[in-house]
Amino acid sequence: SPPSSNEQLYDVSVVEYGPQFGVVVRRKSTNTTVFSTDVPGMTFSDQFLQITTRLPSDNLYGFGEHNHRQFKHDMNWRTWSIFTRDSGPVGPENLYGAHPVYLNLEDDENANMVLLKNSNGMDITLQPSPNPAVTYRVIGGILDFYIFMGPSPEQAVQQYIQSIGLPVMPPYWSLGFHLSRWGYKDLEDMQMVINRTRDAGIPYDVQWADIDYMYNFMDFTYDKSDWPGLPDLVEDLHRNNQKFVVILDSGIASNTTLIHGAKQNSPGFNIYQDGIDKKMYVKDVSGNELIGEVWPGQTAYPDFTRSNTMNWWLKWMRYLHKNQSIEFDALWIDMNEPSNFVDGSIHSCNSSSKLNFPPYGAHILGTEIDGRLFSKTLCMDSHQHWGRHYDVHNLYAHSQTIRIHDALINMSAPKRPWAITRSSFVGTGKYATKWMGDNQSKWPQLHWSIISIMEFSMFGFAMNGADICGFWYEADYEMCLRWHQLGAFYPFSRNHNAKGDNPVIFKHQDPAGWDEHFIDIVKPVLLTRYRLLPYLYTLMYKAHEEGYMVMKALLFEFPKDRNTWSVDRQFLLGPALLISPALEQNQTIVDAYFPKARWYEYHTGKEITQTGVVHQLYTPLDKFNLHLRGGYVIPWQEPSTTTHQSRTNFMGIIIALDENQLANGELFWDDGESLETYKNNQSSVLTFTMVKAGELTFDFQTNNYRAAELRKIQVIEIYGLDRIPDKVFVDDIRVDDYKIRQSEKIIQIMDLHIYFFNINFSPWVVRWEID
Ligand SMILES: *[C@@H]1O[C@H](CO)[C@@H](O)[C@H](O)[C@H]1NC(C)=O
Ligand SMILES: *[C@@H]1O[C@H](CO)[C@@H](O)[C@H](O)[C@H]1NC(C)=O
Ligand SMILES: *[C@@H]1O[C@H](CO)[C@@H](O)[C@H](O)[C@H]1NC(C)=O
Ligand SMILES: *[C@@H]1O[C@H](CO)[C@@H](O)[C@H](O)[C@H]1NC(C)=O
Ligand SMILES: *[C@@H]1O[C@H](CO)[C@@H](O)[C@H](O)[C@H]1NC(C)=O
Ligand SMILES: *[C@@H]1O[C@H](CO)[C@@H](O)[C@H](O)[C@H]1NC(C)=O
Ligand SMILES: CC(=O)N[C@H]1CO[C@H](CO)[C@@H](O)[C@@H]1O
Repeated sequence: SPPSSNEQLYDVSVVEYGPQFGVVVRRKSTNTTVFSTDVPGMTFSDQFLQITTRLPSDNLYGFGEHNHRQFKHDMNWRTWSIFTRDSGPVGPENLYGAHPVYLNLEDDENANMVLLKNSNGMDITLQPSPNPAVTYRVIGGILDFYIFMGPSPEQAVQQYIQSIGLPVMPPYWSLGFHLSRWGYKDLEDMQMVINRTRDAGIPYDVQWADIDYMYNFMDFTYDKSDWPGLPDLVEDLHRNNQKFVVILDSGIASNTTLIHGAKQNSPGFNIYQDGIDKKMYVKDVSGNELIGEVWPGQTAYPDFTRSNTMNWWLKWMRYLHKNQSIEFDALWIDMNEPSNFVDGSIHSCNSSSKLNFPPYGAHILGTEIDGRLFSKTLCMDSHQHWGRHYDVHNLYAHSQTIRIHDALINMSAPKRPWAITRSSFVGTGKYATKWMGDNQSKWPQLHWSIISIMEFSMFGFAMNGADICGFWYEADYEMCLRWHQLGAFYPFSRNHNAKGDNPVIFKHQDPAGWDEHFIDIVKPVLLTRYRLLPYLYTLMYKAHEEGYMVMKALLFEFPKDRNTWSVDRQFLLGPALLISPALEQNQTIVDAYFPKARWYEYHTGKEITQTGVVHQLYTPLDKFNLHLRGGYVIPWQEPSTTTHQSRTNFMGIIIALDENQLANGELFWDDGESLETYKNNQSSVLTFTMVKAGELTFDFQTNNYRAAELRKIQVIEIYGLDRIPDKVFVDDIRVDDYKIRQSEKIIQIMDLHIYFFNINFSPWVVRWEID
């Protein structure tokens, strides 16, 4: 855990030079200057603020949201803009979210994280060694810096996350596999995909509906001609212990002809007028509802900075859920940059306003062309409760996720809310999950997805993921296969596809839609995900309670090893799982770096003999690389095709021994769906501890979860023993020899009955002896 505030790690001094001054922050232990504005050129005016800060080293990570092509920044005078935007390109432009924060690794492996807490648009320019620096050019607000001193990289991130808001705890089912697409022709088409995925026995928990299901793309409606049986489909999913997620866009349709039609289709539908009556919308300069265009044509934009939008949105969520009988389990919140198909509004924007045409437009897409900051979004001089859109633009999705999170709690309590957003700001991870937006079905995106997800982990999103097989364009067989082998280890694992360019509909890319060979390869990797969900869920709890990252770069676990500092084609899930995916077409060899530790191949228990070097892993199409780190106990559960079913199966643990023959771990467990089970004393944390070789103790940190049926640990697998132990004891009772066997390099102790979540639980001790 991070140091307490009285162990101050830094000192601050102010230096004056001429009419200017600089703030210098030094790390006391090493006397490293971690932050210094002791550089000329500071400008502080209304719509242009400029400041340069010197960096102790050029090992820089973060800033978002962009399509970064390397995790460790290229410092060579690169400029990145930050301004939330619905941007579909694959270039360097500003994308959906705004995260003006970086992590810097000092040359001695200490680390600091620096946030510029400012919601205005900005440019970040990176300056290379020998004088590494960051120049901020911000178009409004103030210069409010927060510095997190670590000293380790993981601690710096953890301090950051603890201060912006701990990540929301997802429901257990959301860690299952998801299927989605835009462009299901109709209900039958979606049902066909559901059926074939079930028939193929592919692990699959959640079906999503993109805008296809809506009546003329209007929020809170569904199309009763092409999707008449949607309520039944949802019921069928629920009967099969599966879940259903619907999309909602930000814009509310204002076209009276469409509204009239929607009222015929969906009796009682009246959200637009209800919003006018309640003054819910963003207002233009003259005080009228600002009208832009989204999928249904003309739309008004809810002003979610008003807290009473929560009740209004809740009312219409209930309308869809109850009156229209679409019993969705979670919400997908899209187009919330906010996105607009016309620039500014249907009347464009006031051209004499310096907000719409700022003197310095940063390199924000739109201003580069003709100085318009409102390109593809709202007029900057429009009004919101928190301020002018110019100042709060980057907070649109953030304010929205707060309201929707609260509304979902209100609608579904005692179940926990789950919402997924495209746009985000500093702290949005407290309210919603993030997906990476509209990527492409192209090979380079596999690599880029790892970078984005590792960045968003640093930004406080424990659960995030990119669309498996890519969104735009048609997926290729081999790419889609490799992407499932990668995406099975994203914290959020969803295959999602775009519609295509009319009249060409992209073909389906769900795993069961390819062929038997494809299914045979994808099924085991998804079953592996499902098997490891108790470990992944425990990581989510560690993120939610303490601010640890779930999917992260190797440098966070091995900061002393400089070779890890630029690794971005492999990643870790928590401290113990290393994923080294194939990311290129025709690739059969993956170059994988193994930092110094004991590492075991997941399937065979085979140990990587030499570490601190790159290994060439043979990875034919049907193989994926997953390694376990010695020193950790990893809980697992016998998998089924839904998390609901899996949760009724027995559990096991893997003991991956370190060089001292020791390992430790924990398991967080609860009902998987109630709100704040940890705070409400409805969860258990089981600990696995080894203080000496050959002896593992199961105990509890807390033991408040009362399962309907007793849960047991039935199998213990030990990685890193040379041979089968001669004797094994569970609580001093000898385990019969026939229950102990060796499979490849894994020692398995079978048929155990170690019960837990039992009110009378007392610690169990498992011992093994090798004569
Ligand atoms: C720390 O560094 C500063 C600037 O380089 C230097 O002036 C100071 O003497 C150093 N302090 C110590 C304790 O080394
Ligand atoms: C899906 O499966 C159900 C149950 O087997 C069947 O009744 C239905 O016709 C199938 N639908 C489609 C579109 O394949
Ligand atoms: C309103 O919707 C109708 C029906 O789709 C369309 O014909 C009309 O052009 C729309 N009106 C405006 C102002 O966009
Ligand atoms: C839900 O909202 C209603 C209406 O505002 C309010 O009366 C109720 O207390 C809320 N319930 C919860 C659990 O927040
Ligand atoms: C992969 O192999 C196919 C078929 O041999 C070939 O057409 C393609 O160019 C290769 N791609 C790469 C990236 O080597
Ligand atoms: C949970 O248990 C702790 C310790 O027994 C107690 O202090 C706390 O009030 C309990 N919280 C709730 C919500 O019951
Ligand atoms: C076009 C686009 O927005 N692509 C995104 C797809 O996903 C990658 C990886 O998650 C992002 O970095 C891209 O920006």
